[in-house]
Amino acid sequence: MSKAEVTLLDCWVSPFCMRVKIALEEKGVAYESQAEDLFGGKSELLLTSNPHGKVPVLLHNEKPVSESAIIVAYIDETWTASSFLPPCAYGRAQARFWADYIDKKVFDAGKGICLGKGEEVEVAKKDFIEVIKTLEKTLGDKDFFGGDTFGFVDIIGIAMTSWFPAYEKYGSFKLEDDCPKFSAWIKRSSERESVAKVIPEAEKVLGFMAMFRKMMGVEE
Ligand code: GS8
Repeated sequence: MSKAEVTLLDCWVSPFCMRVKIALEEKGVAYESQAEDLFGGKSELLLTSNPHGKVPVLLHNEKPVSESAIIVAYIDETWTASSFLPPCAYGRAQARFWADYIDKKVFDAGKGICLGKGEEVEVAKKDFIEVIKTLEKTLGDKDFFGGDTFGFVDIIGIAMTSWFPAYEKYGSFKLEDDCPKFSAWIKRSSERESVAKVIPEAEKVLGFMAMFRKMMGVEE
């Protein structure tokens, strides 16, 4: 087992892992990334740390924390120089609601676009654009979901956008046409040092998705 104070059981292409890395970067926490081979064979450490057997797992002084949104909240509560969440209970409840909305909606719709067949892709694409329109409405004219500063919902959301180039490619659409304000938020957030450091190049994600589609039998 790694003896670093903070270790992340990681996978470079997982948006859930990216969230955790962005949160750690935002707090200036040094960590060691331990890559997991999700297709070849997971480590014993992953299997014993998370009953779901999924990355990310954060090991803090060897104690595991699982589920990306829970990990981001844990990081926020552990390294407290600044906070990802607003001070009032209502603001925190709202942030948690929208983070949960992103979790329940964005990934599944995106998966339908990349892995669906025929009409399924059109249905998933329509669903995806509706979900993003809903998020755009709650963003409104603010710079970030919580207002002027990059916070909890931004961290949860921006990591998911790392797969958007693949959704646009396989769904044959440009998100900016339907959701200009949300697209501007992606651009604004992507310029942050923490995000720029963590989010992989679009080409690399597209390469992964092409491989994954073959693996899942979507294309030859
Ligand atoms: C999702 C993690 C997840 O799906 C979270 O942490 O927020 N709700 C969880 N991890 C995937 C990689 S990204 O698609 C994973 O570890 N899959 C391996 C498996 O399911 O066996």
